[in-house]
Amino acid sequence: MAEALTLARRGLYSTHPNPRVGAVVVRDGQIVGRGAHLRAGDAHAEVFALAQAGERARGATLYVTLEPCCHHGRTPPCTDAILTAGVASVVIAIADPNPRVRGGGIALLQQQGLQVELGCLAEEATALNIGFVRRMRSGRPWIRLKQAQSLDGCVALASGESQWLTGSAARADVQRERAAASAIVVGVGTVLADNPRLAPRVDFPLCRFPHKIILDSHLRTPADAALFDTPGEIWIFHGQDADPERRIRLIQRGAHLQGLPMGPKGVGLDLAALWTALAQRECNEVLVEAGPELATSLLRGGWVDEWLLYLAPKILGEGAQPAARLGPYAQLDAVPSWRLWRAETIAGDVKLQLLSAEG
Ligand code: AOF
Ligand code: ZN
Repeated sequence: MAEALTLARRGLYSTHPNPRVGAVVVRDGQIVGRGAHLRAGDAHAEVFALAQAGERARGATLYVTLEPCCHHGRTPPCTDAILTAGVASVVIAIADPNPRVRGGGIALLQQQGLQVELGCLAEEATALNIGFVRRMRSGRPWIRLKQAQSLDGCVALASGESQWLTGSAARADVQRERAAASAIVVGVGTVLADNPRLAPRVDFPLCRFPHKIILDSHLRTPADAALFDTPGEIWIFHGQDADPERRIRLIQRGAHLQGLPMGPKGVGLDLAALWTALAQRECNEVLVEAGPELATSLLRGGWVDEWLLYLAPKILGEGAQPAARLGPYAQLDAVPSWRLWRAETIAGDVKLQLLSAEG
């Protein structure tokens, strides 16, 4: 299963909106077939692994990181391929949360007399498809808030200067995080301040680029922003009072526009409606590259599933801009806590992945 997970990771940057899935066929203690799902519309992992195994699949064990599908989607059901190949037993990491499958694949294989085991390396398999699982179960994406911070929790000097807080290796890691996401979300403030391209720059070819999402209540996105000239769909979400001429200009630049209701107390856009809209566009993981204002809304609203922090060993000092404005809290036990999920050093910086305590 560990080998199947390694194969599944090959699809990290390409399977959107599908899950990343790997499969291995084992016969007499030897791996005789390997497969990975790499792109929506392409064959599923099991099909590749079984094809490689050929006749050796008869009586063999199939290890697969996601329950085999039993539905006709873009491709035929994997359960058919497994039965035709004559596999004797199937070891599965996690059940497929897709309502069109959800246990149906396992039940079908068992009915046909195959031995089925579920739960091997389930935690790792879930982590690899955390956004797909979230979208299928809850109808909203996995929301990952990314920020680069100083040791005193600040993102910019009083002057607004923030480039570059972290070193080049940490920034290269952000590019990989961008590439793995279904969509990158920014507020219009970031577009106006930094003019980001929002397309991942990685040193390997990408066959798909994440959607570029801008939260822009009053349509202030300039029609000559750099993000119009990079690959990836552009979606601009705006409030109901959007100026029709600006709408037209941005649509002419290739952006898709969608109105959303305003959030509580009329501040910002309604984030609940935003997540629903992104899930409808089949976004699994979204990377929110938030300035202090958007980060504050996200954190106050309890929307952050994962806080991805790049910590630079620097103190930005007096007057610097805090990453978010939270509190005040009367006592320590009223302060929301985060669970440290992963931590690593990247050159001179630290990458932290924190999970919301409720999640
Ligand atoms: C598997 N093996 O490798 C994958 C599965 O549109 P389709 O035909 O590609 O089907 C996509 C759905 O199939 C996806 O939402 C998920 O439920 C399942 N993905 N299943 O047996 C695979 N990628
Ligand atoms: Zn399948």
